This record gives sequence, structure tokens and C-alpha cells, in this order.
Amino acid sequence: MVSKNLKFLWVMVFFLSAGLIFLPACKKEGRKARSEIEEAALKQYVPPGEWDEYYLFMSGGHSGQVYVYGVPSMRHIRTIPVFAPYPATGYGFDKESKKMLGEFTWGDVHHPAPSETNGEYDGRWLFVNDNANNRIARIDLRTFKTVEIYGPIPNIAGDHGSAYITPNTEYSLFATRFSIPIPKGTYAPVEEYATRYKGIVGAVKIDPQTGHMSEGWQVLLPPFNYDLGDAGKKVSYGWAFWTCYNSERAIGKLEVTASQKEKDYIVAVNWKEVEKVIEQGKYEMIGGAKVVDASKVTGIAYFIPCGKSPHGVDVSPSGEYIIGSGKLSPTVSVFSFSKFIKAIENKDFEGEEDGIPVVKFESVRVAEVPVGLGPLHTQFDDKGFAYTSLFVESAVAKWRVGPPWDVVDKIPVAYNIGHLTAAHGDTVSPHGKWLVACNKLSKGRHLPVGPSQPESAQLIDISGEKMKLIAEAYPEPEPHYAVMIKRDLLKPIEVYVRGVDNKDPNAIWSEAEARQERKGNVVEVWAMVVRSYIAPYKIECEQGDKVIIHLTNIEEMRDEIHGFAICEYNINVVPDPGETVHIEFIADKPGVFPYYCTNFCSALHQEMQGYLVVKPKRIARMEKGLLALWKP
Ligand code: RUQ
Ligand code: CUA
Repeated sequence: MVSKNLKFLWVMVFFLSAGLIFLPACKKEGRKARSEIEEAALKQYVPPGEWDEYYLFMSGGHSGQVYVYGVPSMRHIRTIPVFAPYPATGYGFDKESKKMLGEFTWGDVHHPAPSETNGEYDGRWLFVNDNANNRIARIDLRTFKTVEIYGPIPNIAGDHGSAYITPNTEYSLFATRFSIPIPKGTYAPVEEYATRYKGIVGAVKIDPQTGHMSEGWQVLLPPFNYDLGDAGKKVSYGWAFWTCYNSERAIGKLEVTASQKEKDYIVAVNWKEVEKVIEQGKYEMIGGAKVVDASKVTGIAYFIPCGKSPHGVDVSPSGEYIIGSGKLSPTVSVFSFSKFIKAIENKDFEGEEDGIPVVKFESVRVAEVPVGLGPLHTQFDDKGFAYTSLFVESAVAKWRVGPPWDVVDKIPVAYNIGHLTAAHGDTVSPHGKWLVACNKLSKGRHLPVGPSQPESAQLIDISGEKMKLIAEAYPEPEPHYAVMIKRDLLKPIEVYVRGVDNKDPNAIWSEAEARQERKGNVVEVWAMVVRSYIAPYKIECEQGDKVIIHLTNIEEMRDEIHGFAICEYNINVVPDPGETVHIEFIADKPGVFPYYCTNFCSALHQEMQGYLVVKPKRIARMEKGLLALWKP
């Protein structure tokens, strides 16, 4: 009995003393974790009513749109419809945007690219590519609206290596991901891929004053898959770079057939030289575009060997280093631009592809950085470091751009990161500070939402030596690439000022001007919306008439947005304050169709309504007949 008690006592003594030793340690650990969380939360916290420091423009992939978030809060602020209709803002319903969308109702946005001046974002426009339908769109950052869609671009299929902007917004780059027989419409069996299919890279010209896009140039290349691109800057200004895979010129199961060679290429194009040779007339017209054949015209294109099936190519802020991410190798290859130029001068070539020189790998490569598994894309900070996304490893590697070219930090992300973006991280002067990882898989780190799972975006603090994961968000699908722009660079308007931003001759600014006129079968209406009525309150037409409505929102105050929808006519437009939009449709359904304001705008929002009265053909005809009888 005594011994049993003693034993119990000893056990108690042991646990108590152990507790005395371990408890403070545990508590300390717990406190540290807690303070780390608090620190992260404070870094991300943007109090209600305050602004984020950066805009984050994320591509929306095959949603066809661009999404705007704030950094660091990661709050979704706006959706900018680009290649798909978006009834929330009336995009794709009014005459202008309908015309811009043309025959397509979707697009595949991959790479947003802000306009630049001297290699810096200038806050004027944002360009995005459509990988599916070979187009490039321009968003005006004064209005956050898509104002122009260029394309489909001739001779290319799958505009992936796009819409990269050259340092003074001379061009937006494009490249064919899938080589095809050109011009489009040409027939050639897939079996003749290696000989009759062609690769094309090129650029759309941009008017430096207006942003307007027009035909630029195209370069004819071997039938490889051209993937990602980037424009040269500073020392490499005047050049453009794209990676390519499938230099095997293979067909079939590419995962096997196009992964045979140890190396594929980065193709370097001297666009300043392309401009010159085009001026000299050394081009062919193919598919309505000026195409320079790089196998016939020397000095415009070179291949740089890069291992293996590379994906991203990123030019360092100084323009000196061209970084190729070999997605099937555990390293990024760093090439020196000055060595590349020297190699060209010395004709230091190791072969050719269809007559286009391949520069000697050893002569241009300066480092092979062992970043980790599945490197895809690289961004830069203000302290001489690069950040590379590792798809297979689900991590971001931070490494030194320059000797000893070492990896200095690594952070896991959740999961399978594709692109990443740092603040101004692809310009000549990156900001550092923030990095956003665009992850392809979220693996249930969120409330379950059924089998269609979201991608994730993780905010990482890169201001210190060690990267720190701060927050996680679930952006709209699918964030391929994104760009982060300092908020004060953008000067968006809040109202379309009459006579300044709105010079539409069909705008009306008072109820007294509201009216409709008939010209033959066309009924033209000048209408307006304001809190809280729509004028005119009725639109009368006959079945089969074409109805044109010029609708002005005459509000002069921020936020005073009105919608205008016609029941069962599949119409909804949303003019902003001071904006005029145009609707055109055939009144093919007879009857009475209410129209109303779709934006809850005021206490009497529900009162904002009117009627589209469509007189049936039969009655209209009868009336006309009677009139004719009665008149004689
Ligand atoms: S891609 S995840 Cu379409 Cu830019 Cu690399
Ligand atoms: Cu105007 Cu609701």
C-alpha cells in the first residue's frame, strides 16, 4: 500500500517537473505562432474605407475577362469584361461592344500587359491576349473598359506568347502556339506537319498617342510550338524573345513525341531590324499580313538552345539576362544578352533550323540555377533577386541574379503554382514588396463548393530576406498571369463629363429632348435615365421594325449608374454617369414589353420603368389599309 502510494507520488513529481520544463516552452511556441499570425494579418489589413496600395490585374483565363483586386487586401474590386458578354455592366449588349466581340462570345485571356514608357508602367492601357481566337484587346485604364479588340490575327493559331508590350508601347507581341498551314484556310494533312505547317511570331503595332492597334510585322519560323514571350529592355531593347517546345516537329502525343530532345529553344527576334527589312520590301504578303521569312532574310532571328521544353522566358530588369525556365529540368538557364550579341558577331553557331542560326549554348549561357522542380516563370524585385515559380514542387524559389547565382530562399505554396507576379516585377524597376502566387490547385483549403474547384492566389511578403506567406484568396478563374500596379499611377475618371468624355452627337441631356422618330422601318429613339425615371416612358413601334436607342445617363455624380433592360428582349445595358450607349434590335415579338432600370439606384428605383409597345404586323397592316381606304 505504502509502496503503491510512493510510486504514485514519484509519477506525480515526474510529470509536474516535466510540466515545469515543457510548459513555458510550449507557451512560448504558441505565442510566437500567434504573433506571427497577427503580424501577417496586420500587414494585409486594409481598414474599411481605405485604399489598397496596388492594383492587381489578373487574367481570367477562359472566362474571357480580367479581374481587378487590391493588394494587400486581395479584395475583388472589379470585373472588366473583355472577350465575353457581361450583363452586369451591359458589356456585349450595346452596339459597340457587340461589334467588338464579333462572332465570338468567349476568349482565353492569359497575359495582361500594361502600357509602358521607358520600360515602366505608365498607367494608360492594359493589353491582354486571347489564346483561343488570336486576338489582343486593349483596356483603357481611365475607364477600366475594353475599348478595342484586334484580330483574329492572320497566320497564327493559339496566341499564347502575348500580349507582352515593348518598352515604349511600340508593339504588343504575339506568337502562334500551334503551327498551322498558312494562310489560314490552307489544307494540309497533319502528317505533313514538319514540312507544310509554319510557325509565326510577330507584333501588333500600337499608336503611342491613342493606343490604337494596327498591323505590325510577322516573322516566319519553323513549325515549333511557340510558348511564352517577353520584350527586351534597356540593353536588349529592340529585341523580343519567345520560348518554344516541340522543336522535334512532332505530332501525336506531344507529351512523349515532343519531349525527345534534351534542348529546345528561345527564339530571339531583332524587331528593329524587322522594321528595316520591311521598309526595304523584304517581305511576302501572306494572309493579308507582311511576313518576313527568317530562313531567307538573315539577321532578324536566332535560336538560343534551352533545356528542356522551356515554358517562361523573362528578361531581367537590366535587360542583360534572359531567363529560360525549362519546365522539364530542375534549373533555370540564364543567358547573357551581351554574350549573345558577341556570339552573333563571331558567328559562334552550333547549327541551324531551316537556315536560322542556332547560337552556341556554352557561349551565351552564364548560369544554370538549381531552383527546383518544374520551373515556369520568373519575376524580379528591387534588390537583385529573382523569384521563380516551381509547378511540380509547389514552391517559389528566390535566387540571386548574378554570381554566385545561388538560391537563397524557398517557400512552399498551395499548390502547383503557375505564374507569379511581383509589384512592377516585369519592368525595368521592380518594387519588391509583394508577390502573388497564382496556384492552379487549391485542394480543399476552402469551404467545399462541389467538384468544380477554384484556383488560389497567395500573397507573399518579399520585403525581407525570407519570404513570408501572408494570405490566401480564391480569384475568379483562371488566373494565368497577373500584373501589380502602384495605385497612384492610375487616374480613372468617375463620371463622363459632358462635352469632354462624352461628345456623342446622339446624347441628350434633358427630358425635353427625349423622343422617337420613324424613318421607313427604322424607329430611332433618344432616351435618358436619371434618378428616378426613364424618358421617354414609352417606345412605340411595329413588329419587324428596327429599333435604335441612344440612351444617356444624365447623372453627373459618381456611383449614379442606371441599367436599362427590356423584358424578354435579351437586352440589358448599363450606362455610367454621363455615358451614352447605343442599342439596336429588331422588334420581332409583338406585344407590350416593360423596360426598367436594373441597377438599384435610388429610393424610387422600382419606379424607373416604361413600355416598349410593339404593334403586331397584322394590325399595323390593317390600319394602313383602312387609312388608304378612308383617305382617297
Ligand atoms: S502560361 S502557367 Cu498560359 Cu502564361 Cu505559364
Ligand atoms: Cu435607376 Cu435603378
